[in-house]
Formats: sequence, structure tokens, C-alpha cells
Amino acid sequence: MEAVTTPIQTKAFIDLEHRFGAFNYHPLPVVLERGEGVYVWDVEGRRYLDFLAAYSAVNQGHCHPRIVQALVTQAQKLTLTSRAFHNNLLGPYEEFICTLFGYERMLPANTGVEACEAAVKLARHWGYRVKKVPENKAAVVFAEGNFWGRSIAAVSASTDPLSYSDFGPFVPEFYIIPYDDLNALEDILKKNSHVVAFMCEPILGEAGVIIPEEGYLRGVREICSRYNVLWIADEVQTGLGRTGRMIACEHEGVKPDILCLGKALSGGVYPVSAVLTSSEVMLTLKPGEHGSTYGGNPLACAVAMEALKVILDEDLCANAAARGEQLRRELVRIDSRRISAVRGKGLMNALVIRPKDGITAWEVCLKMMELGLLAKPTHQHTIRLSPPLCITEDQMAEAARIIREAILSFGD
Ligand code: IF1
Repeated sequence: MEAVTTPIQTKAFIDLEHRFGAFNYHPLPVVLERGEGVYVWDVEGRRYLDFLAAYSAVNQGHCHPRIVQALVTQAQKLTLTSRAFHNNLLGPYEEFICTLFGYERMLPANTGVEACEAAVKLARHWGYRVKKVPENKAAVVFAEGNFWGRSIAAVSASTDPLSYSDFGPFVPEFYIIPYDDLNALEDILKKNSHVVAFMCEPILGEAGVIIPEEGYLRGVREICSRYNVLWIADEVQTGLGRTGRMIACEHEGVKPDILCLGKALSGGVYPVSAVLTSSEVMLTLKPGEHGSTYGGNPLACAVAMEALKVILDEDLCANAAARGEQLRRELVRIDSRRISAVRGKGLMNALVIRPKDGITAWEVCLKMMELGLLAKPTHQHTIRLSPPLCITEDQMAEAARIIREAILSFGD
């Protein structure tokens, strides 16, 4: 079907990827060449509302002029020094981000998985050097359905066979408990005094936008404190305005011991991630014990500071909250038995399709694409709806019309 309806140019680019690329993704058959705000354009000149926003990396909108300007200006001056020397932007950036999020120290990295893995390394270090866990016994607990990337450590924590199958052997002393289950957390901490950290997402992303019961994060905070275990919040996807707050933990007024940020920390122009924590934890790291060639480079620092300032100056948190309400209000109004659930917080939303007559979330996404909106299924039946946070009321109304038309096009 794709071969018949896909235009020539688009097909040529897709064929090239098929010929020379790896098959680790199954993208929608659209080839993008330009982006601005909530819109992207394909090589045929067609415009789409981007309801994936690069998995929440483009919270500030595509090619935000201020972030691009910061990138260009810094790129013409100094891009990379390595950490063998100081640079004049790392200190100011560290001060800015620590003050903004209320942490004592920040460790710079590049991708989300690096930030999360550094958090686990920090927790183990703290475990041996502060908590006094016996050598090589440090354990880390994760929640079922977690997703924090593709490294060996990340897939060692994964409960999704697609992510971990045939990638073993895995990292030892990783334990999984059910998500949104405080009793399970307390049980394992009670039984195993070598646990150094519990890592979780405040809302499960990859698992399909699963929102825990109100009070879960407060409970996690309380239990981790009581058992002298570090709570690591993976806010790589939920952070930076996505759920209507600067970080999702703010919804429950709690502060994790270690906070991982990534994705929108650069507004989608460059990989930038960060680990924020206390002096007690961070200062267990001594020279040579951790690092990265690109982490903390001046280009990344300039981009990240501007990307954060855009979120603040444009009040994107408030807009995410308001537009998210609007979207869910419109979605629940669609009168179709094809929809089995609508859920979300801010602009992190999921639309769950009831499969019928072979119509899956994938077919709905293809239809939406035809009508000018790009979104991607996660698992078989869930469509993630997470546009850039700068989306206007009118643009959201237009999006809702497209989603509605796509769903209704399959009949009842
Ligand atoms: C893929 C999903 C999103 C993340 C959280 C860490 C990372 C991610 C909570 C790692 C990455 C990605 C990566 C991308 C698909 C994707 C994703 F579909 F899996 F769930 F965002 F929605 N923590 N998420 O969500 O960050 O190293 O990639 O910078 O791997 O296919 P990274």
C-alpha cells in the first residue's frame, strides 16, 4: 500500500535508508525537511502538525529562533574544549541550572541514557562511600515498564522483551518492582539493606503514558528517605514543562535526590543532558572516575541555558497545562467506540485505540498523517500525543479536528 501511495521523492529517500541503514525503527512513511514551531514540512512541501515533538525533545518548538541563534553564535566562537581545560560557559550554566531546580550540583552529559546511567553510577558510589554497602553488593531498584534508553545498563533494567532480548548478559543487582506500588517498594527496601537507589519516571513514557495514583511520588520520597535510599527521578521525558510544570515531581511538591534531565534541555538542536543532585552525592566522584568528551562543552552550555530561558520566558508550563486540558476535553467528546481511553497530564497524552476489524493505532496514525498531523503509536494500541509546548489554542483546535476525522473515518 505504501508503494502505491508514497510520492516519488519521499520514496527515494526511504529507499536509500532501506538500502544503507539499520532497521531498528519503523517510521511513518514521511520524509521531513523543515520545521518551525509546531509545524514540520515534508520533501513534497506538505505541512504537518508535529504531535510527537521528537519524543518531547522539541518542547520549545522546532528551530526556535533564540535557541538556534545561541547555537550559531557559540558555534562561531568555541564549540569544544574537553574537560581537560575549563571553559567560560560551564560555570555560569551550572549555577543557572542548579539555582533553577534547587540543587547543589550538576553533572553534564549528552543523551538521556548517559544521564540516567551516571545517576546509577553516582548512587552506587554513594552507596559504597557514604552508606557503606559492602563491596560489589550495591543494588538498584526500578519500576516495571521503565524506559531509560538503549545501553546495556538500561536494557538490563528493562521489562520489555523487545528492548532486552538477546542483548544479555545483563547488569547484576538490578531489581524490578511494580510501578505505582508503594508496598512493593517498602517490601524490597526492608528485605535488602544493600539497595542504594530507586529509579523511576514520574509518569511512565514508553510504557504508554501511565500516570500513578496521586500521592505515589510523595510516598516514594518518604519511603526512600526512611530507608536511606536515593530516589532517582528520570525526568528526561516528563521534565521541562511537558506535564505543565518545570518537572513532573512538582505536581506532588517533592524533590528527588537525583534528577535526570535531557531531551528538551536543548530544545532539540543538540544532545544535552544533566544530572542534578546534592554535594553529598556528587562529591563522591573524584577526578578520573567519570567523564565524557562532549559533556559540558560550551556549545551545549549556551544552547541549554537559552533552551531553559525560553521555557521560562514563554511560560510554556502554563501553556502546556492549558492546551493539555483543551486536547483531552476535545478527545473525550469524540463519539466513537474506537477510543478506549484518553489520559495525560499537560501535553504528555495518550489516546488508546480499541482494535477492531484490524484497525490498529498504526492505521489511525497513517490516516492522521494523510490529514496533516504526525503522531506515533507506542505498543500496539496507544497513540502518544505530545506536541511542542508552544502550540496555540487554534492550532490545538485544528489538531483535535484532524484526530476526530481520522478516528471517525474508520466507521464505528
Ligand atoms: C528510542 C519512547 C520516548 C526516556 C526516558 C531516558 C531516555 C528516554 C524517560 C533516554 C528516551 C526515547 C528514545 C527513543 C524513543 C523514546 C521514547 F518511545 F521510548 F518512550 F521519548 F517517548 N529516559 N526516550 O523516554 O534518552 O538516550 O534517547 O536521549 O530510544 O527509540 P536518550
